[in-house]
Amino acid sequence: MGVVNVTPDSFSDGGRHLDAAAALAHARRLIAEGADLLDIGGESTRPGAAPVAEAEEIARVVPLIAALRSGSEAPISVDTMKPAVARAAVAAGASMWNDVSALRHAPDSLTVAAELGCEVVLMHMQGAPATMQAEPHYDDVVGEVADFLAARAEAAMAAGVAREKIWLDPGIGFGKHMIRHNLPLLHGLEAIVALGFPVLLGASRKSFIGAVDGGRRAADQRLGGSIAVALWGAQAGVAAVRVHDVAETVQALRLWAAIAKPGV
Ligand code: HH2
Repeated sequence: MGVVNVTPDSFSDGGRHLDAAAALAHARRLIAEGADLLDIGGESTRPGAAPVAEAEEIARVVPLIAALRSGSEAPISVDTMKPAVARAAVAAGASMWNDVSALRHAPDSLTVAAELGCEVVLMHMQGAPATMQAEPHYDDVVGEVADFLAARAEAAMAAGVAREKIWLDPGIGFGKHMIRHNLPLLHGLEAIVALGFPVLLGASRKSFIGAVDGGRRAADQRLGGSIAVALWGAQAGVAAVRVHDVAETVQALRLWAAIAKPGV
């Protein structure tokens, strides 16, 4: 899954693709580099990011989705917590709603997801984006994230979302201490995969990579670590990795797959 942020303030690529033509060119490049699907976002979820009004978020993502839809078959996901944005995105041709709030942000999130009939990514987050990194706490991070995701999948199905439309995501970096929570969660990733839904893993360029690497690397210098986590995820059985650097990650995954399944 290639990331296309149409935002001025995303943590690693904010402002680069805010212009419609630049966003479209970037998205097409990610498809050419081997992305199987694209995740289009119009609101940053980084800690302290400014909230974006619904109309503004729609104005950022919908024209891009419509333009992409007319020129390619690649499935499109919309990264939003707002049901109205998901609705507009699906009308424009998106087939997946990636919701970092796991359909908890709005009272009608669950019912709108069921009504849209699209695929849905339910991501774990402790707290809300603005304050989530203040003091995250877990007694058992793997168990608590797995229990939360299982409960959200149940809630989605109870609201009418089909089981085969549901994806789960452990939410690396969302209300998690860089080292004490993200690393054990990745270590125990197979417990999330064992829940029986396709798992999406998003670790690309995140701060914990810099922290493990001695805290020296800026977001755009975390490619090696991002690939390491993507391969770890593949080994654990995740169905997709959400990344900024598509060409390099695709090459790494192809090599991993060729070694993991020789002769296939
Ligand atoms: N991470 C980010 C945003 N959306 N969605 C899912 N399902 N999983 C993730 O790990 C995830 C996500 C953060 O990355 P990015 O989009 O690059 O930054 P920002 O939120 O600042 O736009």
